[in-house]
Amino acid sequence: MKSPPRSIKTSFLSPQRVLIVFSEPLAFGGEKREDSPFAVLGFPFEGTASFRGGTSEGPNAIRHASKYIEFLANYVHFNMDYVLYDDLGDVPTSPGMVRESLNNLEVALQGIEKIPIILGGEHTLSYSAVKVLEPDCLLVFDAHLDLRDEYLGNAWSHACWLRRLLEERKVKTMVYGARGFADEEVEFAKGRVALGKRIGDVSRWIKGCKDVYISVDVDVFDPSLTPGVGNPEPLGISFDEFLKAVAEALFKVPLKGMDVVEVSPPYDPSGITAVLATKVVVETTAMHYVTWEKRKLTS
Ligand SMILES: [Mn+2]
Repeated sequence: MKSPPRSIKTSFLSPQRVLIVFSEPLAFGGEKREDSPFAVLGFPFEGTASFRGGTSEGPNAIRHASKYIEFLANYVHFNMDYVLYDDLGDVPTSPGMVRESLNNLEVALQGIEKIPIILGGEHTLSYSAVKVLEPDCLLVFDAHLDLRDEYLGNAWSHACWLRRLLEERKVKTMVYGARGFADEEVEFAKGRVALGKRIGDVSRWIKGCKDVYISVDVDVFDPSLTPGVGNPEPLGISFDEFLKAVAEALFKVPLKGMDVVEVSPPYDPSGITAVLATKVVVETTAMHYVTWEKRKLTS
């Protein structure tokens, strides 16, 4: 249970002497913290879902969950309540207009100097994020490879974004936790994408990287942890394994940006997928903050 009420800020007395209290607009962490080094952007784009929809409701479901859960990051034992996030709101998106929506995200990211944390929405957004932020290395957590040339006739499907990206630019890439893919994807991955399967793989792969962008499709986790996804895939990773793999990256190189995608609230009746997505952000940003930002402040 979250104790300090972070959301009540504005109040006034009505002519009838009734205290009117406004809560702030829904923000990640319950409050917009302008001096945070992390900027949160929602990208509620949903236009190419291949099985079950609902991801357009993802960003606000995550924000809602984030108001009520503890922000203590267990892996590095640091309370992110001290840092919080500068939630900038949602990027305008329109269903069915993939390129236009992605373009809006690219323009938004070009104007942000903080470390962007993007809440999806479909996985397609990572194409634009990596294109604009130009990280040295890309670490993707996903049950799928998203390397199809086209899916259901759409070359901009969420099953194709990584292929579109790697066709355009060379970025050292690892997909961790993949377990549902087609032959054509494995073929394309050869020599281009490292497949992370167990603890230690990220440690070896991250060598030589200057920074890393981390993209988390919540279907990488076992469906018992994240039932609210579009394409559930059994035999997923645990949250503990996720934390260890991220630590292998962020204890060596700083975070350039991150996203958490594919949360589908209609298939998340208990809300635990949104809670886990919140914790993904809290734990990952805390690892970066404790390792790289605090050091900056003290040096
Ligand atoms: Mn996936």
